[in-house]
Amino acid sequence: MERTLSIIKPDAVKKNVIGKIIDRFENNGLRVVSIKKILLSEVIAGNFYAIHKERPFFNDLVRFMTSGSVVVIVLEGENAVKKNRELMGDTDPKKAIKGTIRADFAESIDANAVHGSDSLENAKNEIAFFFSQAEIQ
Ligand code: IDP
Ligand code: MG
Repeated sequence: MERTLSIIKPDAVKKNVIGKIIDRFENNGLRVVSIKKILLSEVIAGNFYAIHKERPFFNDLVRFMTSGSVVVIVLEGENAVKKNRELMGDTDPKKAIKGTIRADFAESIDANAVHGSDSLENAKNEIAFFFSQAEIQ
């Protein structure tokens, strides 16, 4: 059993497809351990994406992630990290395989519907970034 962090990004929240995206997780062996809808501040979004600070798209990414509410979710299941990444599809929705979340619900690389941890170690850190111990019992 693994845990991973998913974020439903502002574009998908605005499209009213929170339930449809969670359906994909639940239909593919992942379970919601904890979930909350929040508005990220610039500081929180910047810290979360600190790894991308030097990338040319960093400011746009922070602006986008703070442009509306997001839904932060802890998912659990067998191979949850890899499974979630497969369900998400390619970072660029235009390259994502049909049937993946990004292919079906996103339009562009900067507004691409979901975030997902890319390793077990990052998943642990990202879950701890957003959730207290009591929230993920
Ligand atoms: P990932 O979300 O598939 O793991 P990362 O490379 O970790 O992709 O990038 C984090 C986020 O930064 C992406 O989901 C996307 O929103 C944004 N991003 C990545 N590359 C670009 C780009 O070339 N232009 C604009 N935004 C980008
Ligand atoms: Mg990433």
